Order: sequence, then C-alpha cells, then structure tokens
Amino acid sequence: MLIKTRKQIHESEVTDERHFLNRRKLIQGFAGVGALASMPASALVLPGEDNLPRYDNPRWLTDRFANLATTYQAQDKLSPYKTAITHNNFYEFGLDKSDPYELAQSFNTDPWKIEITGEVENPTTFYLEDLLKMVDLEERIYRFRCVEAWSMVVPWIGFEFGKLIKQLNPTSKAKYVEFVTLADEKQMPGLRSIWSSIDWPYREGLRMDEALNPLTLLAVGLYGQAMPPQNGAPIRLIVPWKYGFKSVKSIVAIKFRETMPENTWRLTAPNEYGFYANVNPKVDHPRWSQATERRLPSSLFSPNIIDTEMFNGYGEEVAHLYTGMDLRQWY
Ligand SMILES: Nc1nc2c(c(=O)[nH]1)N[C@H]1C(S)=C(S)[C@@H](COP(=O)(O)O)O[C@H]1N2
Ligand SMILES: [Mo]
Repeated sequence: MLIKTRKQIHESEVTDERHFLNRRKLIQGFAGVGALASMPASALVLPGEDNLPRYDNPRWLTDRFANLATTYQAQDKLSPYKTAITHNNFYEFGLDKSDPYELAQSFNTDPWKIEITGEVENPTTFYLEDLLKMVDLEERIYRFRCVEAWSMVVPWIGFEFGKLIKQLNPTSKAKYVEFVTLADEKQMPGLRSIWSSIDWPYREGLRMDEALNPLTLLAVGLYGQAMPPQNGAPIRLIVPWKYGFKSVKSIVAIKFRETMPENTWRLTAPNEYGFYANVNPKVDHPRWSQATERRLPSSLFSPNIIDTEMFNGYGEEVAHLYTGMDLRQWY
C-alpha cells in the first residue's frame, strides 16, 4: 500500500528536528481556531539552530503549507535540517557540496515559469503559482539515496506528478517525460566555470509509467518551508527509488516525448550512469560499491554505514515497473 499515515511522532525519533517540529507543533496548536490564515508568516519564523536560514517565502506558496497531511512516511529518522540544506549537489552553483548553500542564496525564483510542451493536448507555459492551483499539496517523508553512496531522509512538500499529468492530457504518443533545469549564466556561477564539462541545461527523464507512479513527486518545499534555492527552488522532481541525480532541480520545462530523452549524467559518463538509475545494491558503480551507503550525518569517527536496499526500499511500489528487464543492462 502506498499511503501510510503518520500516527504519532516519537520524541526520540526527532530530537534533531527542532525547527521542523516546533513549527509543526505551532501549526497544530493553531489548527481549528482559524487564526493561522490571518497570521503574518513572520510569526512562524523560529530562531534557527546555528542561525541557519529559513525559507518562508513566497507567501502565496507558504500560506498553503499549514496543516498539510503527511501522506507517506519512511520509518527512518529524519536527517537534520542543517544537513539537508548545506550538503547539496547542484552543479549549476559549483561542484563542492557546500557551493550551492554558499552561492545560491540570492537565486531569484519568483515569479517562475514552466513550459509544458511536446506530446500534450495544449502546450502551455504556466506561472508556477497558477500551476500549483491545479493540485493539492502534501508532505512526504522519503529516503533519498545519491549515486555517490550517501543518503538522507527528508520531509518534502509537493504533489503527485501523475495527478498533474492527467490534467495536462498527454497524447497517445507520449512515452517519456523530459525535465529541463534553468540555465542562467548570470545567476549560476557553475555555468561559467571553466572546470565544467557539462552540456547545460541539466536534463533528466522518466518513462511515462515511472512518471505516473504514485511515489513520483514534484516538490516545492522541505521541512515545512519553501524549497531552499540550493535544494532546487522553486520546484524539483523527487523520485525516491532512483539515484539522486534523477531528481532534477529548478525545473523550467517539462516535455512529453515519444523517444527516450537524454539525461545529463549519462551524457557526461555513459558507462557510469544510465537512464534508469534505479537504486540497486547488486549493481556496483564502476568505481565503487553500491551495496552500502553513508546515512548522513556521517563522519570519520561515526560513519553511519547502512545496507542499501533494492529500489531504495520502495520495491513494493515500483518493482513491477521493471519485470522482465535486466537491471544490470538497464542501469
Ligand atoms: N539541475 C540539477 N539538478 C540536480 C543536480 C544538479 O547538479 N543540477 N544534482 C542531482 C544530484 S547528483 C543529487 S544527489 C540531488 C541532490 O539534491 P539535494 O541537494 O537536495 O540533496 O540533486 C540532483 N538534481
Ligand atoms: Mo547525486
């Protein structure tokens, strides 16, 4: 079954999550009194641990975050908020894990347009604000496993991509979906770097049945807040059973296609990264094992190594998509 509802949060699971849970308690405290809608957002801004930034804008978005249902919850302990917003891969802002946090804070993402093109009844360019009026937001706590063998557990806010697809009416020729990230040299120092061998913009793709799978999320927030720039503001894909590079950030175009799209990491190193990129402990990366992962936070003295699960533990929901496929060949 897909939908597992949060019963009760145990204090022991969440000691690191002060911001998130303080906020949640606040929100629950106001639920039912009708006071929340009229409160200024700043009243919910809590002082951050280590003065970490918070992301409570834009209001038209975060106003919708009150009383969201948690519709899916990994049993794992959440990663610290600090880890989620400071340990990032977003090559448009640089190659180091700390670059996106350090260099993306002034990234301008409102207003934001998304172009819907290709094999679809009415190709349209939407303002994100209008696109989000078509869907309900929910919170989902997913494991997130990077191909580099580290992982996190993050509470995302977003909506099921499949529910949007159905409203966009793709044609019968639509067999794949391609996603394209913004490529703006003025705002993204990584695009100007002479060290970058990437053919921008960053692109990714899914097969149609993968895109329609109920686990596939378009996320606009995390930890009860708007998506931080370093995590792919204002809207990104989350495909929890695949390696993190499939979860493309800062999406400006979604194209329905008859043919399999290219994806950035496969273009860059085709013998190392494929199109499917399903988390698979039995198929190693040519340069390292994928049998285990470092669950962040991880340090030299406390590496926190755990076994990697097939499909990142989401086999019940997605294994049927790949029956009859040799996942060693289709890596
Ligand atoms: N546009 C874009 N999307 C991207 C990337 C990137 O460099 N550019 N990196 C990917 C990789 S390799 C990972 S592991 C995740 C990281 O997401 P996070 O920084 O929110 O943890 O984003 C993915 N999406
Ligand atoms: Mo990654």
